[in-house]
Amino acid sequence: MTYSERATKFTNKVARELFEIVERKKTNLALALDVTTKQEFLNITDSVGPYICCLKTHIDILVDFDDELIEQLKRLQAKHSFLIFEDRKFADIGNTVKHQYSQGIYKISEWADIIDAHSLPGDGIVSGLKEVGLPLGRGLLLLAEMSSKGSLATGSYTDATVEMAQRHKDFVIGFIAGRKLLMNDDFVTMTPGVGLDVTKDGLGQQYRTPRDVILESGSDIIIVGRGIYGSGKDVIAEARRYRDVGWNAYEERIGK
Ligand code: S5P
Repeated sequence: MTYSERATKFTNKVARELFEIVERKKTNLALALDVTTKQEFLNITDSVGPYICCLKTHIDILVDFDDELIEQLKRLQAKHSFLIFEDRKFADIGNTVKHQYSQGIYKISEWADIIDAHSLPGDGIVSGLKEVGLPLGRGLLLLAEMSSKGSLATGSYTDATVEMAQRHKDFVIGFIAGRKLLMNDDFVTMTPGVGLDVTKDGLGQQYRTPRDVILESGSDIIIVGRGIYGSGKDVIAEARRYRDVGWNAYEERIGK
């Protein structure tokens, strides 16, 4: 199915919006922007904005975070049209994650369209996040697999995560995983650990190509970080390159 066909099937508003953006901008690229200053963060977002469907953030690594940053980020979101995914990887009991999601310095629920969580604590984590996120029209991704070497999120853990998602279809929009996990098209699959030039970093990250991820493994969205903004890179040229390779792999998959 095409992204636009998929978009019409989602009941969750965020999942629908994501695939509408993908189709409109012809990009299945999400940028993982792990930089530590506001200036770099905003400059790169503005440069790469036209080529991405989603901006994945780790808001707590910014050394100079303030509320103004969120306003600036929202302006760039309106300018370029992308969803914001705060990669918070919640991992606690429902009551705790509810506060982590909505309170504290970052007030993630106020600006992040998408968040993610580990399934490790059981269904309560989804219920807690849902209490906050569902009324705001947000969506949750569950970490069913991880890209890092030696990840324990495999086999029965992955299967149980898929089952958990199916019990919370109103709020869980999909998975962080290396491949499409279900034959049906009810969930979004986003895959990190994507790179064209290197196969690993020095800390356990493992990279696969966009073609492998989208064409061979049936994922929907490639998440690329240092492959785009890594040292000495021309971020615009790299973003275009990943967008093109990711989109070509999709067109090949649907037989275009
Ligand atoms: O399994 C995972 C899940 C995630 S969300 N492996 C990952 O690498 N990530 C995130 O994707 C990670 O936190 C980082 O922000 C991004 C990968 O960045 P890169 O620079 O290695 O492309």
